[in-house]
Amino acid sequence: SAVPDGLTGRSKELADLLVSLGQEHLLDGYTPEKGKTFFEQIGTLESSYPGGIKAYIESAKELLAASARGDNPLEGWVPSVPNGEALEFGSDAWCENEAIGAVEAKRCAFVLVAGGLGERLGYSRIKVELPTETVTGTAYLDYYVQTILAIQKATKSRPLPLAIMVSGDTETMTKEMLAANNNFGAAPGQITLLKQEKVAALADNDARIAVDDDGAPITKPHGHGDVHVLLHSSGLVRKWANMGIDWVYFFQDTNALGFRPLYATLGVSKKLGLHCNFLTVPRFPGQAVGGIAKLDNAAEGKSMVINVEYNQLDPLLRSTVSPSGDVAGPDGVHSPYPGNINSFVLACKPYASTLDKTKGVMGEFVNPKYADATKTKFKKPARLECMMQDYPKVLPAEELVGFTSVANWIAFSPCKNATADAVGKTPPACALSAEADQYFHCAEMLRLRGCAVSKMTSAETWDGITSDILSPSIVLAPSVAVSYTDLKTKFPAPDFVTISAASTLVLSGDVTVRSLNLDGGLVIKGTKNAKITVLECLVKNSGFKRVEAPDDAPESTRIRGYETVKGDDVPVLDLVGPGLFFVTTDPVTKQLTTTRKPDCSLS
Ligand code: UPG
Repeated sequence: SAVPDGLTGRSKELADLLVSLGQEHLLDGYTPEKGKTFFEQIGTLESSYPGGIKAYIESAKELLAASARGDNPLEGWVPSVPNGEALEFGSDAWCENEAIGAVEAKRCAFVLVAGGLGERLGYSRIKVELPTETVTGTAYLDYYVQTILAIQKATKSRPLPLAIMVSGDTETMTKEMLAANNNFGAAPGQITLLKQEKVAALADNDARIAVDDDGAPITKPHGHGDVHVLLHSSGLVRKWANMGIDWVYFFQDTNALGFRPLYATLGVSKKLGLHCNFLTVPRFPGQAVGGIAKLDNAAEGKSMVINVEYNQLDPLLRSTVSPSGDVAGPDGVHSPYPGNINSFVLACKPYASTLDKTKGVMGEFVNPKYADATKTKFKKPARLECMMQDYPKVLPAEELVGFTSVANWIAFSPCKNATADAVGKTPPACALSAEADQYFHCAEMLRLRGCAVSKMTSAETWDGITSDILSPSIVLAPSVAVSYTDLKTKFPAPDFVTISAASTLVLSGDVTVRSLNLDGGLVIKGTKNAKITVLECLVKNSGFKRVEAPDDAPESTRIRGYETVKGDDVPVLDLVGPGLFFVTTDPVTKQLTTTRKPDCSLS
């Protein structure tokens, strides 16, 4: 037998298992010195995958055979453009849905998938520590927690749970970041980390597990679909359902805009009784964003609304309804298929029941890169993968799956591509474009509100990426407003708000802007129940400037090419409550003054 002598207990069991599965080559280089680590690795592979290594190998053999045959995984399915709820930002329909969602939001839990390292971005650390923009430097993870805390405050709810899926690649850095920042103000126990384990990489069509030079099994990430297994095996979704949570909002690691449509999306879920509601944006042909499609299978009499991943959309369209493939639709610009941004809302109780039945297991796929036409050898080891947005595939036909479509500028601008690769891409989806889109997002909301917010007259280029929306650089922290309805109350008299194109405005906390004329920079931050009113403010100064990043700048700065520097004359007001604060320009001295009064509503 290939089982080394002298093994006992769990090690012996695992060795026997490997032999029974045709994986005895893993035991070839076995030495007692390597034994403990080796069997720990095998043990993790066995315990972390539903059904263990046996189930993984069986699934792999089937998928590898289908791939070698060239089977089309979507054979028999014909796509068409589905109907969804299209919402125009700020419209009556938008605000009606926000009103419904504002009630629902107090029973919402959040799931961030952050197990990926982001190979396309070429950043060596975790993506959630990247700054969302360079005026405040707020990291993505900080921004997400701030948003959840702001929703909690606005809806007067108890701590809303956040689960973060991490992996061996991201766990330590994510934990360190949370610990160093006191969980960004989240309550003890509010944030739960779930760790996804990697799966075995496979060397050939017989699904023999690949080994490295030391004889250890090579492992690779299994994809974001693992989140459902973990939410089941941890008991978290069941616990949430039992504590009265009605909705679970899933989102990805680098999209700070994704929460703006949350209330409206929850409103749609509630109104239409959706088990699953995808948030979508218009998709560009060829964009690395999946398309939501209605798929019909006449032979099986089945139909579903589902994401077709970006690498599958073109071949599917070509082989069915559109010989020209993934091209623009009627508007001549966008794909007719709504773009999946992997932000979606599941109804918590039906989700918990589904997990009880499926254990969270998602369909898998394999994408081997073959060395030659015989399709017997791989260029590098392949592994099975799964995707979180495939969830509706496990639902029975009567469960309602729909989508809410909104404009790109409201909901989606991730940081995924290295700057050099982003040059020429539409959209670039790099650090600069994500930052610029966030400033634009805030500026445009204020314009829609009726404020006079000027636009840049000429573009800026950094490391080959050109943008004409980097200024004015407006940052409205989640604590100012999550929904558009809330934002309107914070700018009650838009006729009296003017912001020049060269300006930078940062607001954070409970700030109401009644009248402001800004040409330069202004930073107002309120904490601890400071209620701030900006009234008759006339601010003119040198503002903020973007300058070339120095060579010794941190990696997160170098990947965008510039840094943002505050002018010495820019006022920064850090107002700590409790109290009512009035920020005004003194008519005589022309200086910015702050007066403070006690907040009687608190006593
Ligand atoms: N992730 C994990 N574990 C993994 C792999 C990824 O947690 O094993 C996370 C990752 O950190 C990120 C998210 O999953 O938060 C998505 O990963 P990413 O590489 O950014 O996904 P993409 O290939 O860009 O595609 C996803 C969806 C696609 C959608 C697109 C929108 O699969 O349908 O259009 O995101 O940005």
